[in-house]
Amino acid sequence: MQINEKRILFIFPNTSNVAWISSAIPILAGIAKKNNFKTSYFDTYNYRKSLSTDDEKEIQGGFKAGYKLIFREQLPYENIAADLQRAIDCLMPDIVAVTALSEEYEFFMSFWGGIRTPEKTKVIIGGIHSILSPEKISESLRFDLVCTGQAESIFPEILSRVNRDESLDAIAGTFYLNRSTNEIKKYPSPGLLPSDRLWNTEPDFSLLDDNYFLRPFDGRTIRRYEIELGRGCPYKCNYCGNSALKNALLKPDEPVSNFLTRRPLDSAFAHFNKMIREYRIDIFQFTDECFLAHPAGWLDEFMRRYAKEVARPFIFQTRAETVSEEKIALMQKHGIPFQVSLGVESGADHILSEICNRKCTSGQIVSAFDILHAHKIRTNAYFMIGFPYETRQDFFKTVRLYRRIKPSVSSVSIFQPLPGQELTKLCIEKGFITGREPMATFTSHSILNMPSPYLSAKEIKNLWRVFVLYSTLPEEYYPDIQKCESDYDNNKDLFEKLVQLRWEHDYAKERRDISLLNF
Ligand code: B12
Ligand code: SF4
Repeated sequence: MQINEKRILFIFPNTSNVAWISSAIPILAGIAKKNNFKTSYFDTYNYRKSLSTDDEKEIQGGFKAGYKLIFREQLPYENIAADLQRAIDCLMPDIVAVTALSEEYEFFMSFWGGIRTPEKTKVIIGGIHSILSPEKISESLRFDLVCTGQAESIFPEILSRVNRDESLDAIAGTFYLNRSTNEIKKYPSPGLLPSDRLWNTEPDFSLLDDNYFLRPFDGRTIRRYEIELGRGCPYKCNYCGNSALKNALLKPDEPVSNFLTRRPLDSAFAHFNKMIREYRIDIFQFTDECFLAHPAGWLDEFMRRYAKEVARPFIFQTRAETVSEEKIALMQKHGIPFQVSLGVESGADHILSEICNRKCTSGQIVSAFDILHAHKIRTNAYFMIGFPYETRQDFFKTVRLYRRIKPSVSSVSIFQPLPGQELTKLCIEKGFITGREPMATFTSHSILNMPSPYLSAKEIKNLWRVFVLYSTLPEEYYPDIQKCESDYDNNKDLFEKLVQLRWEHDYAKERRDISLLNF
C-alpha cells in the first residue's frame, strides 16, 4: 500500500463562541481523505471573542437562554495566533486551507498577519468571501490560491497537484499567485456541478468532536445538524449575496437554472441515516434558502420518505410567499413537528420593496404567519435594522409588524453592506460608506453614516438592542425600555429584568405552538 505523507490543516475562522459545523469542512475533509491526505483542524470557536450573534440573541430575549448549558471554559482571544503558529510548526502541513464568509475573512486576517508557514506550505482559501471578492483577497499576497468555485469540482485537482509536487497554476475557478513575481493569474469558474455529481462526495466528520452536534434549543441542549437538501435561490434581494454568487459561479453561457439545485433524494436520505446512526441527531435543520419553493410533488415525496426513514423534528427557512395552506398541510400531514423560519427584515413597505427589492409586502408576511399560527407551527422570524434610508418611524413599523405576527422566537441583525450586494453599491454611491471601512458583524454596529432624518449608527445600535423588548412587552413598559435604549450602560439591571419579563409574554406558549422537543 502506498503511504502518503501529505498533510493538510483546515482553518475555520469561526467568529462565534460556539462549536458549529461550517458545511464546507466535512466536504473538504472528505475529499482530502479520499486523496490520502492526513487532515487536521483549527477552529477558533474556543477562543473567547466579544459577544457573537448567538450570545446576543439570548441576551436580548430573541431566543431562550441555552448556551450556558453547553459552554465550557474558553481560551483568551489573544492566544489564537500563538496556538495556530504552534499547530503549523508541529504539523508542517503541505497545505493550509481556509474557508470563510466575509466577516470570517476579516476576522481571519486579524490574527493571520504574523503567522509564518514553512517554505513548502501552500496557503489556499475558498468559501463565500473568496467567490465574492477574489481580487481583494489575492491582492493581500498572502494566499497561493484563492478558490472561486465549488470544492467538489476544484479541490480534487488541487490535492492531486500537491500530491504530485506540481504547480497550482492554471486550475479553473482559482486565482493563482506566483510567489516569485507576485503576478496574479485568474482562471474563470468551471461552472456548477450537476446535482448528481455535487452530492456524491462522502463527507468526513472525524475532525469534529461531539461539541459540534450540541445546540441549545428552547432552553435545553439537543443534538442538531444542518443538512443540505438544495442550493441556490431564485430571488434577487438587494441585501443578499445570492445574486452576486450566481454571477460569479455560473459560466457566461450557463443557464441560471443551474444555480438552483435539488439534492437527489437517495443521497439526502443516505446522509440523514448516517447522521442518525453515527451522531444520534435529534433535530435536523435544512440549509436551503427557500425550502417551500421546491415543487409540491417533490415536497410530498420528500415528506413521505422523511416520515418513514427519519421521523425527527426539523427546521427550515422559506419566503413568506411560499407559505400556503396546501403546502403546510402537505408538510404537516405526517405528524412530525417542525419550525419555519421566515425572513421578515422590515415592517416598512418602502424598505422591503424599494431598498431591498424583496418583492414581498408586509401583508404577505402577515398572511404567512396567520397560516402558520393556525396550524400551531413554531416560527422564527429574522429581522434586520439599519437599512439605508431607514428612519425611526420605519423601525417602529417593524416593531408593529412583530407585534402583529407574534413569532415564537426571533433574530435581529444590523444591516451590513457586504461584497457583491446591490445595497453596498447604493451605500457607496450615496456616501453612506466609503467602501473601505473594516467589516462589522451583524450584531456589533452599523458602519453606515446617514444624514438625519435617517438613523445614525448610534441610534441603530441602541434600537437594535431593545428591539425584542419593544416588540414583545406591553406598551406600559415603553418608558423603561426607552431608558435602556438611550442609556444602556446605566440601565443594565433594568434591561435584564425586562428580558426576563419578556418571556412571561411568550407568544409560543400562549398559542400552544407544537413543541419540537417532546416528540
Ligand atoms: C445555511 C446558511 C447558514 C446557516 C449555517 C449553515 C452552516 N452550518 O454552515 C446559518 C443559519 C447558521 C447561517 C448563519 C449565518 N449566515 Co448564512 N447562509 C447559509 C446559506 C443559505 C447556505 C450555506 C451553506 O451551507 N452552503 C453549502 C456549503 C457547502 O457551501 P459553502 O460553505 O459556500 O462552501 C462551498 C464553496 O464555497 C466552496 N468552498 C468553501 N470553502 C472552501 C475552501 C476551499 C479551500 C475550497 C477549494 C473551496 C471552498 O466549496 C464548498 C462546497 O461547494 C448561505 C447562502 C449561500 N448561497 O451560500 C448563507 C450565507 C452564507 N450566510 C450569510 C450570512 C451573512 C450569515 C450570517 C453572518 C447571518 C447573521 N445575520 O448572523 C450568519 C453567520 C454565521 C456565523 N458565522 O456565525 C451570507 C454570507 C455573505 C458573505 N458575504 O459573507 C450568505 C451567502 C447569505 C447571504 N445573505 O448573502 N447561514
Ligand atoms: S430570498 Fe433570501 S436567499 Fe434569496 S435572494 Fe432574498 S434574501 Fe437572499
